[in-house]
Amino acid sequence: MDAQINVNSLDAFWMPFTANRQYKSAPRLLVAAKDMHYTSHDGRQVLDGAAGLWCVNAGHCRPRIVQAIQRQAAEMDFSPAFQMGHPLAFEAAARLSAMLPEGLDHVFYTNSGSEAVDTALKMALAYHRVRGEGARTRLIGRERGYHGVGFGGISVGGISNNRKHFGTMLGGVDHLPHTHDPARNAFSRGQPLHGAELADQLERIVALHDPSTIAAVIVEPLAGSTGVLVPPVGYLERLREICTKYGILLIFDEVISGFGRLGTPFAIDKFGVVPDIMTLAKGITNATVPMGAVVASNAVHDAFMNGPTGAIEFFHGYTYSSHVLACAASIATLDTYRDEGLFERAAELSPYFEEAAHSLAGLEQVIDVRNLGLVAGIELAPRPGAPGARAYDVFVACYEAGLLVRVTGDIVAISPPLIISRGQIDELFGTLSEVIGQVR
Ligand code: PXG
Ligand code: PLP
Repeated sequence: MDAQINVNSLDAFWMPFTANRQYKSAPRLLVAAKDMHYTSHDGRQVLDGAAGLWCVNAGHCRPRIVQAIQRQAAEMDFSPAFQMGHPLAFEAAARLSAMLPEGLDHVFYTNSGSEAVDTALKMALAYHRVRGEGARTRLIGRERGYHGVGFGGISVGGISNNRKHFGTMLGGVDHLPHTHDPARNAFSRGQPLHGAELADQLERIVALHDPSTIAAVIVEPLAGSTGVLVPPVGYLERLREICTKYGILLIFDEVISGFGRLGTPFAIDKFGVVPDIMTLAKGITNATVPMGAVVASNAVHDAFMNGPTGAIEFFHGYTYSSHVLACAASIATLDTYRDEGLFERAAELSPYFEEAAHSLAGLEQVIDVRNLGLVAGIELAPRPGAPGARAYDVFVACYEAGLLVRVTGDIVAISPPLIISRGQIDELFGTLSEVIGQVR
Protein backbone atom coordinates (compact mmCIF):
# COMPACT_ATOMS: atom_id res chain seq x y z
CA MET A 1 0.00 0.00 0.00
CA ASP A 2 1.23 3.52 -0.72
CA ALA A 3 1.85 5.63 2.35
CA GLN A 4 0.27 8.50 0.47
CA ILE A 5 -2.49 8.13 -2.05
CA ASN A 6 -2.32 10.40 -5.04
CA VAL A 7 -6.00 10.91 -5.72
CA ASN A 8 -5.18 12.80 -8.91
CA SER A 9 -3.46 9.78 -10.42
CA LEU A 10 -5.36 8.33 -13.35
CA ASP A 11 -3.68 4.97 -12.92
CA ALA A 12 -5.97 3.03 -10.61
CA PHE A 13 -9.15 3.34 -12.65
CA TRP A 14 -9.15 0.81 -15.52
CA MET A 15 -11.59 2.49 -17.88
CA PRO A 16 -14.28 0.57 -19.80
CA PHE A 17 -14.28 0.45 -23.61
CA THR A 18 -11.45 3.00 -23.61
CA ALA A 19 -7.94 3.26 -25.03
CA ASN A 20 -6.63 3.76 -21.49
CA ARG A 21 -3.09 4.87 -22.36
CA GLN A 22 -4.20 7.27 -25.08
CA TYR A 23 -6.94 8.74 -22.89
CA LYS A 24 -4.72 9.15 -19.84
CA SER A 25 -2.14 11.04 -21.89
CA ALA A 26 -4.78 13.73 -22.61
CA PRO A 27 -7.80 13.21 -20.35
CA ARG A 28 -11.24 14.65 -21.04
CA LEU A 29 -13.16 15.03 -17.80
CA LEU A 30 -16.77 16.10 -17.31
CA VAL A 31 -17.55 17.69 -13.98
CA ALA A 32 -21.15 18.95 -14.16
CA ALA A 33 -24.24 18.76 -16.34
CA LYS A 34 -27.49 20.69 -16.81
CA ASP A 35 -30.19 20.16 -19.44
CA MET A 36 -28.43 20.01 -22.84
CA HIS A 37 -24.89 20.71 -21.63
CA TYR A 38 -21.94 19.25 -19.82
CA THR A 39 -19.30 21.37 -18.12
CA SER A 40 -15.77 20.18 -18.86
CA HIS A 41 -12.96 20.20 -16.27
CA ASP A 42 -11.48 23.23 -18.00
CA GLY A 43 -14.76 25.09 -17.54
CA ARG A 44 -16.22 24.85 -21.04
CA GLN A 45 -19.86 24.20 -21.94
CA VAL A 46 -20.20 21.10 -24.12
CA LEU A 47 -23.44 20.47 -26.05
CA ASP A 48 -24.55 16.87 -25.48
CA GLY A 49 -25.13 15.37 -28.91
CA ALA A 50 -25.15 11.83 -27.54
CA ALA A 51 -27.51 12.01 -24.54
CA GLY A 52 -24.51 10.82 -22.54
CA LEU A 53 -24.37 7.30 -24.00
CA TRP A 54 -27.85 7.26 -25.60
CA CYS A 55 -29.44 7.41 -22.18
CA VAL A 56 -30.16 10.91 -20.84
CA ASN A 57 -33.34 11.32 -22.89
CA ALA A 58 -34.91 14.05 -20.73
CA GLY A 59 -31.72 16.11 -20.43
CA HIS A 60 -29.40 16.42 -17.47
CA CYS A 61 -30.12 16.96 -13.78
CA ARG A 62 -33.86 17.42 -14.19
CA PRO A 63 -35.18 18.71 -10.84
CA ARG A 64 -38.07 16.26 -10.45
CA ILE A 65 -35.82 13.24 -10.93
CA VAL A 66 -33.06 14.66 -8.73
CA GLN A 67 -35.54 15.35 -5.93
CA ALA A 68 -37.13 11.91 -6.15
CA ILE A 69 -33.72 10.27 -5.71
CA GLN A 70 -32.71 12.59 -2.88
CA ARG A 71 -35.97 12.03 -1.02
CA GLN A 72 -35.83 8.26 -1.43
CA ALA A 73 -32.17 8.00 -0.35
CA ALA A 74 -33.08 9.68 2.93
CA GLU A 75 -36.25 7.63 3.44
CA MET A 76 -35.11 4.07 2.69
CA ASP A 77 -31.79 3.30 1.05
CA PHE A 78 -32.26 -0.36 0.18
CA SER A 79 -34.68 -3.17 0.67
CA PRO A 80 -34.12 -6.80 -0.24
CA ALA A 81 -35.86 -7.90 -3.40
CA PHE A 82 -36.02 -11.66 -2.88
CA GLN A 83 -39.19 -12.79 -1.05
CA MET A 84 -39.62 -9.12 -0.01
CA GLY A 85 -40.81 -5.99 -1.75
CA HIS A 86 -41.27 -2.24 -1.55
CA PRO A 87 -44.19 -0.23 -2.99
CA LEU A 88 -42.20 1.69 -5.60
CA ALA A 89 -41.17 -1.50 -7.44
CA PHE A 90 -44.81 -2.39 -8.04
CA GLU A 91 -45.69 1.19 -8.95
CA ALA A 92 -42.78 1.55 -11.39
CA ALA A 93 -43.60 -1.76 -13.09
CA ALA A 94 -47.29 -0.89 -13.40
CA ARG A 95 -46.41 2.52 -14.85
CA LEU A 96 -44.04 1.00 -17.39
CA SER A 97 -46.39 -1.75 -18.48
CA ALA A 98 -49.17 0.85 -18.94
CA MET A 99 -46.97 2.53 -21.59
CA LEU A 100 -46.72 -0.72 -23.57
CA PRO A 101 -49.25 -2.51 -25.78
CA GLU A 102 -51.81 -4.70 -24.05
CA GLY A 103 -50.28 -8.11 -23.43
CA LEU A 104 -46.79 -6.90 -22.49
CA ASP A 105 -47.70 -6.62 -18.85
CA HIS A 106 -44.88 -8.11 -16.75
CA VAL A 107 -41.64 -6.37 -15.83
CA PHE A 108 -38.51 -8.05 -14.44
CA TYR A 109 -35.92 -5.53 -13.22
CA THR A 110 -32.15 -5.66 -13.72
CA ASN A 111 -29.40 -3.05 -13.33
CA SER A 112 -28.21 -2.61 -16.89
CA GLY A 113 -28.95 -3.48 -20.47
CA SER A 114 -26.41 -6.30 -20.39
CA GLU A 115 -28.18 -7.89 -17.45
CA ALA A 116 -31.53 -7.35 -19.15
CA VAL A 117 -30.30 -9.23 -22.21
CA ASP A 118 -28.90 -12.16 -20.23
CA THR A 119 -32.14 -12.25 -18.24
CA ALA A 120 -34.25 -12.25 -21.41
CA LEU A 121 -32.24 -15.11 -22.92
CA LYS A 122 -32.55 -17.16 -19.74
CA MET A 123 -36.27 -16.37 -19.57
CA ALA A 124 -36.71 -17.60 -23.15
CA LEU A 125 -34.88 -20.86 -22.47
CA ALA A 126 -36.77 -21.45 -19.23
CA TYR A 127 -40.11 -20.61 -20.89
CA HIS A 128 -39.71 -23.45 -23.35
CA ARG A 129 -38.47 -25.75 -20.64
CA VAL A 130 -41.45 -25.15 -18.32
CA ARG A 131 -43.75 -25.82 -21.27
CA GLY A 132 -42.11 -29.17 -21.94
CA GLU A 133 -40.15 -28.01 -24.99
CA GLY A 134 -36.75 -28.22 -23.34
CA ALA A 135 -35.08 -29.10 -26.65
CA ARG A 136 -35.46 -25.48 -27.72
CA THR A 137 -32.02 -24.33 -26.62
CA ARG A 138 -30.69 -22.42 -29.62
CA LEU A 139 -30.54 -18.64 -29.66
CA ILE A 140 -30.35 -16.62 -32.85
CA GLY A 141 -28.77 -13.16 -32.91
CA ARG A 142 -27.58 -11.01 -35.79
CA GLU A 143 -24.30 -9.83 -37.25
CA ARG A 144 -23.43 -6.33 -36.02
CA GLY A 145 -25.88 -6.74 -33.15
CA TYR A 146 -24.95 -5.24 -29.77
CA HIS A 147 -26.56 -6.79 -26.75
CA GLY A 148 -24.21 -5.70 -24.00
CA VAL A 149 -21.20 -7.48 -22.62
CA GLY A 150 -22.45 -10.45 -20.58
CA PHE A 151 -21.60 -13.88 -21.93
CA GLY A 152 -25.14 -14.24 -23.26
CA GLY A 153 -25.08 -10.82 -24.87
CA ILE A 154 -21.74 -11.27 -26.62
CA SER A 155 -22.78 -14.75 -27.78
CA VAL A 156 -25.85 -13.48 -29.63
CA GLY A 157 -24.14 -10.19 -30.42
CA GLY A 158 -22.36 -9.75 -33.69
CA ILE A 159 -19.42 -7.45 -33.07
CA SER A 160 -16.17 -9.28 -33.61
CA ASN A 161 -14.05 -7.12 -31.28
CA ASN A 162 -16.47 -7.80 -28.42
CA ARG A 163 -16.27 -11.57 -28.98
CA LYS A 164 -12.90 -12.65 -30.22
CA HIS A 165 -11.01 -12.51 -26.92
CA PHE A 166 -13.55 -14.40 -24.87
CA GLY A 167 -13.45 -18.03 -25.80
CA THR A 168 -16.38 -20.11 -26.89
CA MET A 169 -19.17 -18.19 -25.16
CA LEU A 170 -22.64 -19.84 -25.31
CA GLY A 171 -23.02 -22.88 -27.53
CA GLY A 172 -25.86 -23.34 -29.99
CA VAL A 173 -25.98 -19.77 -31.23
CA ASP A 174 -26.43 -18.74 -34.85
CA HIS A 175 -26.63 -15.32 -36.48
CA LEU A 176 -28.80 -13.62 -39.07
CA PRO A 177 -27.03 -11.41 -41.59
CA HIS A 178 -26.99 -7.70 -40.77
CA THR A 179 -29.07 -5.29 -42.82
CA HIS A 180 -26.48 -2.64 -43.64
CA ASP A 181 -26.48 -2.23 -47.41
CA PRO A 182 -25.00 1.12 -48.44
CA ALA A 183 -24.80 0.08 -52.10
CA ARG A 184 -28.61 0.12 -52.25
CA ASN A 185 -29.62 2.27 -49.29
CA ALA A 186 -27.04 5.06 -48.83
CA PHE A 187 -28.50 8.42 -47.79
CA SER A 188 -31.90 6.94 -46.93
CA ARG A 189 -34.19 9.17 -44.94
CA GLY A 190 -36.00 7.07 -42.36
CA GLN A 191 -36.40 3.37 -43.09
CA PRO A 192 -34.38 2.16 -46.10
CA LEU A 193 -36.38 0.57 -48.92
CA HIS A 194 -34.18 -2.43 -49.60
CA GLY A 195 -33.50 -5.46 -47.46
CA ALA A 196 -36.76 -6.91 -46.13
CA GLU A 197 -35.77 -10.20 -47.81
CA LEU A 198 -32.82 -10.50 -45.40
CA ALA A 199 -35.34 -11.60 -42.77
CA ASP A 200 -35.99 -14.69 -44.89
CA GLN A 201 -32.52 -15.87 -43.90
CA LEU A 202 -34.25 -16.89 -40.68
CA GLU A 203 -36.12 -19.53 -42.70
CA ARG A 204 -32.76 -20.93 -43.82
CA ILE A 205 -31.44 -21.03 -40.24
CA VAL A 206 -34.66 -22.64 -39.01
CA ALA A 207 -34.45 -25.29 -41.72
CA LEU A 208 -30.81 -26.00 -40.89
CA HIS A 209 -31.32 -26.52 -37.16
CA ASP A 210 -34.99 -27.58 -37.15
CA PRO A 211 -37.52 -25.28 -35.48
CA SER A 212 -37.88 -27.63 -32.51
CA THR A 213 -34.36 -26.65 -31.36
CA ILE A 214 -34.73 -22.87 -31.53
CA ALA A 215 -35.75 -20.89 -28.44
CA ALA A 216 -35.54 -17.26 -29.49
CA VAL A 217 -34.41 -14.65 -31.96
CA ILE A 218 -32.99 -11.42 -30.54
CA VAL A 219 -32.48 -8.22 -32.52
CA GLU A 220 -32.31 -4.51 -31.93
CA PRO A 221 -35.26 -3.02 -33.87
CA LEU A 222 -32.87 -0.17 -34.69
CA ALA A 223 -29.22 -1.03 -34.10
CA GLY A 224 -27.50 1.87 -32.35
CA SER A 225 -24.03 0.87 -31.25
CA THR A 226 -22.93 -0.57 -34.57
CA GLY A 227 -23.58 2.70 -36.27
CA VAL A 228 -27.30 3.41 -36.53
CA LEU A 229 -28.70 0.65 -38.73
CA VAL A 230 -32.33 1.44 -39.46
CA PRO A 231 -34.46 -1.63 -40.28
CA PRO A 232 -35.54 -1.89 -43.92
CA VAL A 233 -39.25 -1.45 -44.64
CA GLY A 234 -41.01 -4.77 -43.98
CA TYR A 235 -38.03 -6.48 -42.33
CA LEU A 236 -39.23 -6.63 -38.72
CA GLU A 237 -42.72 -7.68 -39.82
CA ARG A 238 -41.18 -10.62 -41.67
CA LEU A 239 -39.09 -11.67 -38.65
CA ARG A 240 -42.25 -11.57 -36.54
CA GLU A 241 -44.15 -13.77 -39.01
CA ILE A 242 -41.43 -16.39 -39.18
CA CYS A 243 -41.01 -16.54 -35.39
CA THR A 244 -44.76 -16.92 -34.91
CA LYS A 245 -44.94 -19.64 -37.56
CA TYR A 246 -42.35 -21.78 -35.75
CA GLY A 247 -43.15 -21.03 -32.10
CA ILE A 248 -39.88 -19.11 -31.65
CA LEU A 249 -39.85 -16.21 -29.21
CA LEU A 250 -38.98 -12.83 -30.69
CA ILE A 251 -36.94 -10.59 -28.39
CA PHE A 252 -36.56 -6.90 -29.19
CA ASP A 253 -33.62 -5.23 -27.50
CA GLU A 254 -34.91 -1.69 -27.00
CA VAL A 255 -32.12 -0.50 -24.70
CA ILE A 256 -31.41 2.38 -27.11
CA SER A 257 -34.60 2.56 -29.19
CA GLY A 258 -36.90 2.83 -26.16
CA PHE A 259 -38.17 5.91 -24.35
CA GLY A 260 -38.83 8.27 -27.21
CA ARG A 261 -35.62 7.98 -29.19
CA LEU A 262 -37.49 7.19 -32.41
CA GLY A 263 -40.27 9.72 -31.85
CA THR A 264 -42.60 7.11 -30.37
CA PRO A 265 -42.57 5.68 -26.84
CA PHE A 266 -40.83 2.51 -28.10
CA ALA A 267 -39.67 1.05 -31.40
CA ILE A 268 -42.58 -1.37 -31.26
CA ASP A 269 -44.88 1.66 -31.63
CA LYS A 270 -42.85 3.05 -34.52
CA PHE A 271 -42.81 -0.20 -36.48
CA GLY A 272 -46.09 -1.74 -35.32
CA VAL A 273 -44.39 -5.05 -34.55
CA VAL A 274 -44.77 -6.55 -31.09
CA PRO A 275 -42.19 -8.97 -29.67
CA ASP A 276 -42.70 -11.63 -27.01
CA ILE A 277 -40.01 -10.18 -24.78
CA MET A 278 -38.35 -6.77 -24.77
CA THR A 279 -35.28 -5.44 -23.00
CA LEU A 280 -34.92 -1.89 -21.72
CA ALA A 281 -32.36 0.16 -19.79
CA LYS A 282 -30.73 3.61 -20.18
CA GLY A 283 -33.71 5.99 -20.56
CA ILE A 284 -35.73 4.00 -18.02
CA THR A 285 -34.24 6.24 -15.29
CA ASN A 286 -32.89 8.95 -17.58
CA ALA A 287 -29.56 7.31 -16.68
CA THR A 288 -29.57 8.74 -13.17
CA VAL A 289 -29.51 5.44 -11.32
CA PRO A 290 -28.49 2.23 -13.12
CA MET A 291 -31.53 0.17 -14.11
CA GLY A 292 -32.61 -2.27 -16.80
CA ALA A 293 -35.78 -4.25 -17.37
CA VAL A 294 -37.16 -7.20 -19.24
CA VAL A 295 -40.80 -7.01 -20.25
CA ALA A 296 -42.47 -10.36 -20.85
CA SER A 297 -45.67 -11.02 -22.74
CA ASN A 298 -48.50 -12.46 -20.72
CA ALA A 299 -48.08 -15.78 -22.51
CA VAL A 300 -44.42 -15.97 -21.49
CA HIS A 301 -45.07 -14.86 -17.93
CA ASP A 302 -48.12 -17.07 -17.44
CA ALA A 303 -46.29 -20.19 -18.58
CA PHE A 304 -44.14 -19.89 -15.45
CA MET A 305 -47.10 -19.56 -13.07
CA ASN A 306 -48.32 -23.16 -13.19
CA GLY A 307 -46.34 -25.06 -10.53
CA PRO A 308 -47.06 -25.21 -6.79
CA THR A 309 -47.70 -21.70 -5.42
CA GLY A 310 -44.87 -22.10 -2.92
CA ALA A 311 -42.31 -22.75 -5.66
CA ILE A 312 -40.00 -20.03 -6.98
CA GLU A 313 -40.99 -19.78 -10.63
CA PHE A 314 -37.82 -18.28 -12.12
CA PHE A 315 -34.49 -18.94 -10.41
CA HIS A 316 -32.98 -15.64 -11.38
CA GLY A 317 -32.49 -12.13 -9.97
CA TYR A 318 -29.89 -9.60 -8.87
CA THR A 319 -29.21 -8.16 -5.42
CA TYR A 320 -30.20 -4.82 -6.87
CA SER A 321 -33.16 -5.89 -9.02
CA SER A 322 -35.79 -3.18 -8.44
CA HIS A 323 -33.41 -1.10 -6.32
CA VAL A 324 -35.53 1.47 -4.55
CA LEU A 325 -33.48 4.45 -5.75
CA ALA A 326 -33.78 3.24 -9.32
CA CYS A 327 -37.54 2.75 -8.94
CA ALA A 328 -37.93 6.25 -7.52
CA ALA A 329 -35.84 7.63 -10.38
CA SER A 330 -37.80 5.64 -12.96
CA ILE A 331 -41.20 6.86 -11.77
CA ALA A 332 -39.99 10.48 -11.78
CA THR A 333 -38.48 9.94 -15.24
CA LEU A 334 -41.71 8.54 -16.67
CA ASP A 335 -43.55 11.51 -15.11
CA THR A 336 -41.11 13.88 -16.80
CA TYR A 337 -41.49 12.22 -20.21
CA ARG A 338 -45.28 12.36 -19.90
CA ASP A 339 -45.74 15.84 -18.43
CA GLU A 340 -43.26 17.47 -20.82
CA GLY A 341 -44.57 15.52 -23.82
CA LEU A 342 -41.02 14.55 -24.71
CA PHE A 343 -41.85 11.61 -26.99
CA GLU A 344 -44.22 13.85 -28.97
CA ARG A 345 -41.55 16.52 -29.00
CA ALA A 346 -39.08 14.04 -30.47
CA ALA A 347 -41.59 13.21 -33.20
CA GLU A 348 -42.17 16.89 -33.99
CA LEU A 349 -38.46 17.61 -34.19
CA SER A 350 -37.65 14.56 -36.33
CA PRO A 351 -38.16 16.16 -39.78
CA TYR A 352 -36.05 19.17 -38.79
CA PHE A 353 -33.38 16.91 -37.35
CA GLU A 354 -33.44 14.80 -40.54
CA GLU A 355 -32.88 17.87 -42.74
CA ALA A 356 -30.01 19.03 -40.55
CA ALA A 357 -28.37 15.58 -40.59
CA HIS A 358 -28.66 15.24 -44.36
CA SER A 359 -27.14 18.70 -44.85
CA LEU A 360 -23.83 16.89 -44.19
CA ALA A 361 -24.34 14.66 -47.23
CA GLY A 362 -22.31 16.91 -49.53
CA LEU A 363 -19.12 16.82 -47.46
CA GLU A 364 -16.24 15.09 -49.17
CA GLN A 365 -15.60 12.52 -46.44
CA VAL A 366 -19.25 11.59 -45.83
CA ILE A 367 -20.26 8.33 -47.54
CA ASP A 368 -23.65 7.86 -45.89
CA VAL A 369 -26.17 9.66 -43.70
CA ARG A 370 -29.05 7.70 -42.17
CA ASN A 371 -31.60 8.69 -39.56
CA LEU A 372 -34.81 7.92 -37.75
CA GLY A 373 -36.50 9.90 -34.97
CA LEU A 374 -33.76 11.70 -33.07
CA VAL A 375 -30.95 9.37 -34.15
CA ALA A 376 -28.56 9.91 -37.02
CA GLY A 377 -25.52 8.04 -38.26
CA ILE A 378 -22.94 9.90 -40.34
CA GLU A 379 -20.57 7.43 -41.98
CA LEU A 380 -17.14 8.68 -43.01
CA ALA A 381 -14.79 7.19 -45.53
CA PRO A 382 -12.11 5.38 -43.54
CA ARG A 383 -8.60 6.78 -43.76
CA PRO A 384 -6.61 4.32 -45.90
CA GLY A 385 -4.98 1.73 -43.67
CA ALA A 386 -6.40 3.24 -40.46
CA PRO A 387 -10.05 2.29 -39.95
CA GLY A 388 -11.75 4.35 -37.23
CA ALA A 389 -8.97 6.96 -37.03
CA ARG A 390 -10.83 9.67 -38.94
CA ALA A 391 -13.97 9.37 -36.82
CA TYR A 392 -11.91 9.34 -33.63
CA ASP A 393 -10.25 12.60 -34.70
CA VAL A 394 -13.70 14.03 -35.43
CA PHE A 395 -14.84 13.01 -31.94
CA VAL A 396 -11.87 14.75 -30.25
CA ALA A 397 -12.13 17.85 -32.44
CA CYS A 398 -15.89 18.10 -31.75
CA TYR A 399 -15.23 17.88 -28.03
CA GLU A 400 -12.68 20.66 -28.26
CA ALA A 401 -15.22 22.69 -30.25
CA GLY A 402 -17.87 22.19 -27.53
CA LEU A 403 -19.85 19.20 -28.82
CA LEU A 404 -20.06 15.64 -27.48
CA VAL A 405 -20.72 12.98 -30.11
CA ARG A 406 -20.23 9.22 -30.09
CA VAL A 407 -18.21 7.37 -32.68
CA THR A 408 -18.06 3.71 -33.56
CA GLY A 409 -15.71 2.62 -36.32
CA ASP A 410 -15.91 5.46 -38.85
CA ILE A 411 -19.51 6.28 -37.99
CA VAL A 412 -20.50 9.33 -35.97
CA ALA A 413 -23.69 8.63 -34.04
CA ILE A 414 -25.92 11.52 -32.98
CA SER A 415 -28.67 10.96 -30.39
CA PRO A 416 -29.32 14.13 -28.38
CA PRO A 417 -31.64 14.48 -25.38
CA LEU A 418 -35.23 14.90 -26.55
CA ILE A 419 -35.35 18.41 -25.03
CA ILE A 420 -33.00 19.73 -27.75
CA SER A 421 -34.13 22.97 -29.44
CA ARG A 422 -34.05 23.72 -33.17
CA GLY A 423 -31.27 26.23 -32.53
CA GLN A 424 -29.25 23.54 -30.77
CA ILE A 425 -29.87 21.12 -33.66
CA ASP A 426 -28.41 23.78 -35.99
CA GLU A 427 -25.46 24.27 -33.65
CA LEU A 428 -24.86 20.52 -33.35
CA PHE A 429 -24.77 19.80 -37.09
CA GLY A 430 -23.04 23.12 -37.81
CA THR A 431 -20.14 22.21 -35.52
CA LEU A 432 -20.05 18.65 -36.83
CA SER A 433 -19.99 19.86 -40.43
CA GLU A 434 -17.14 22.27 -39.74
CA VAL A 435 -15.14 19.62 -37.91
CA ILE A 436 -15.66 16.96 -40.60
CA GLY A 437 -14.59 19.56 -43.19
CA GLN A 438 -11.37 20.24 -41.29
CA VAL A 439 -10.32 16.75 -40.21
CA ARG A 440 -8.42 15.09 -43.04
N1 PXG B 1 -28.49 -3.73 -25.68
C1 PXG B 1 -28.37 -2.66 -26.50
C2 PXG B 1 -29.19 -2.60 -27.75
C3 PXG B 1 -27.49 -1.62 -26.16
O1 PXG B 1 -27.38 -0.57 -26.97
C4 PXG B 1 -26.91 -2.84 -24.16
C5 PXG B 1 -27.79 -3.83 -24.55
C6 PXG B 1 -26.15 -3.01 -22.89
O2 PXG B 1 -26.55 -2.09 -21.93
P1 PXG B 1 -25.55 -1.74 -20.71
O3 PXG B 1 -26.42 -0.89 -19.83
O4 PXG B 1 -25.15 -3.01 -20.07
O5 PXG B 1 -24.37 -1.00 -21.32
C7 PXG B 1 -26.77 -1.70 -24.95
C8 PXG B 1 -25.82 -0.64 -24.51
C9 PXG B 1 -22.41 3.21 -27.85
C10 PXG B 1 -22.79 2.50 -26.58
O6 PXG B 1 -21.72 4.21 -27.81
C11 PXG B 1 -23.92 1.74 -26.58
C12 PXG B 1 -24.28 1.04 -25.44
C13 PXG B 1 -23.51 1.14 -24.30
C14 PXG B 1 -22.38 1.92 -24.30
C15 PXG B 1 -21.99 2.60 -25.45
O7 PXG B 1 -22.85 2.82 -28.94
N2 PXG B 1 -25.41 0.27 -25.51
N1 PLP C 1 -20.78 -12.96 -6.19
C1 PLP C 1 -21.04 -13.25 -4.91
C2 PLP C 1 -19.97 -13.89 -4.07
C3 PLP C 1 -22.32 -12.97 -4.38
O1 PLP C 1 -22.61 -13.30 -3.12
C4 PLP C 1 -23.31 -12.35 -5.21
C5 PLP C 1 -24.64 -12.01 -4.70
O2 PLP C 1 -25.01 -12.31 -3.59
C6 PLP C 1 -22.98 -12.07 -6.54
C7 PLP C 1 -21.71 -12.37 -7.00
C8 PLP C 1 -24.00 -11.45 -7.46
O3 PLP C 1 -24.16 -10.09 -7.22
P1 PLP C 1 -25.43 -9.30 -7.78
O4 PLP C 1 -26.63 -9.93 -7.16
O5 PLP C 1 -25.22 -7.86 -7.34
O6 PLP C 1 -25.41 -9.45 -9.27
